[in-house]
Amino acid sequence: MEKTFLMVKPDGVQRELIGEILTRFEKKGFQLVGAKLMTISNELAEEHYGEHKERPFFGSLVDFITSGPVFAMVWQGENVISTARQMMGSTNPKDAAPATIRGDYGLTVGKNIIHGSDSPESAEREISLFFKEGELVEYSKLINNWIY
Ligand code: DAT
Ligand code: MG
Repeated sequence: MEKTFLMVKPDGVQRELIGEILTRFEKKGFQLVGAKLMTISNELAEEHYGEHKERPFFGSLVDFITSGPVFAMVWQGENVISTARQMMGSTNPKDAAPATIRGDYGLTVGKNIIHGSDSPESAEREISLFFKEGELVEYSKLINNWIY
């Protein structure tokens, strides 16, 4: 089953949106297979956002993502990578549709609440950056018979 890496950023944690965000993905039918509250080191932040190293906002992005605890998660389900991106909304909350997470809760691109992997390759890379194999939990849920 497809897996993706999602993370409530420091602004989302401070704004008490962890529960709200968990609920959205649970109600959609996705299954949580890993989660932890953690503080990201500078080294991990630079690795995670490596594709943006040359962008002018890279320094402030690393400062922001290391500024407080994040809630890192792995979710599983059919098409979870692209569906989670749709549920997050556009990168800049000013362009994000209502009923998306960024559309409902964000105002500025620098504080856009949530991260989500954008492809199968980045999902695999980001899951292994943030989670050891033993930290992911395989389990079956009877309710899946009513989702699939
Ligand atoms: P996404 O998080 O939607 O995958 P991204 O990978 O292009 O977006 O950028 C990573 C993060 O960097 C994004 O969530 C917020 C920040 N960011 C992107 N573009 C920015 C910009 N023009 N100015 C400031 N921060 C930006
Ligand atoms: Mg991205």
